[in-house]
Amino acid sequence: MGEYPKLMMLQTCPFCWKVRSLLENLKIDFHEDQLNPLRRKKSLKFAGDWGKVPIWRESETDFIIDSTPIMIFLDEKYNSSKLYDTNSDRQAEWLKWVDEKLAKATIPILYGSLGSALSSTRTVSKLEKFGFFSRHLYAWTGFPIMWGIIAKTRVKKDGRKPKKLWHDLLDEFLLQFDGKPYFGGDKPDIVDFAAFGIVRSISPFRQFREIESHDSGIKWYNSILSTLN
Ligand SMILES: N[C@@H](CCC(=O)N[C@@H](CS)C(=O)NCC(=O)O)C(=O)O
Repeated sequence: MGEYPKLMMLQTCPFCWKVRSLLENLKIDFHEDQLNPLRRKKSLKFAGDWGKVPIWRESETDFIIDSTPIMIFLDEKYNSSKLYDTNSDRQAEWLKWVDEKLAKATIPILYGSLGSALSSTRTVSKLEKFGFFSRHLYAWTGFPIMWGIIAKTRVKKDGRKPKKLWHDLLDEFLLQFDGKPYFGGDKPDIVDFAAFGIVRSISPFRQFREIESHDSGIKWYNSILSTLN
């Protein structure tokens, strides 16, 4: 595909959803380049050793790696930096929180029990661009079980059920709003879009209902959703 700009992405990658949500809010025209997960490394060779999605490509040779720097770049280029303030320690701290706490909580909720691991793996196999055979192989081989075991260990270590973990994280986040509708105050800022993107990455999965039961969290989520294309 020779069309730019484009986002190299995976459909179920939470970090890609951060960027996609901002792109949709800013109504930026772009192409989605959805990779085959099994050919990811090969498709991303142009970017050296990074090997991860998302990557934002402005042209054949110009690209930006890493979801937060991509969001900052987009805000600067297309939005006069209205969402991100380089001098704000609060934004920097909570952007980190989104990646370190919220994004990490996606594994336990999607794969934290064998039942949820099986259902999530099947959803991933439907949403991602696998080839025909690898799609079935992915859905039915050891992956669900492997994930079920790894994530289960993590859940045990944390001590909280995934639903409780998510509700606690949303409580912690909303507390930062200081009574306002968004982290950014009366309007969403870059932190709102980053956190929103991570939550949205769960929306195609059946476990999303466990997050939807957090009333104030989902109110915030839906009000950002309504600002998108
Ligand atoms: N810090 C990166 C993390 C991106 C990331 O971990 N992406 C995953 C998919 S959700 C990936 O490509 N993983 C491949 C790897 O780590 O080798 C960001 O925010 O963009």
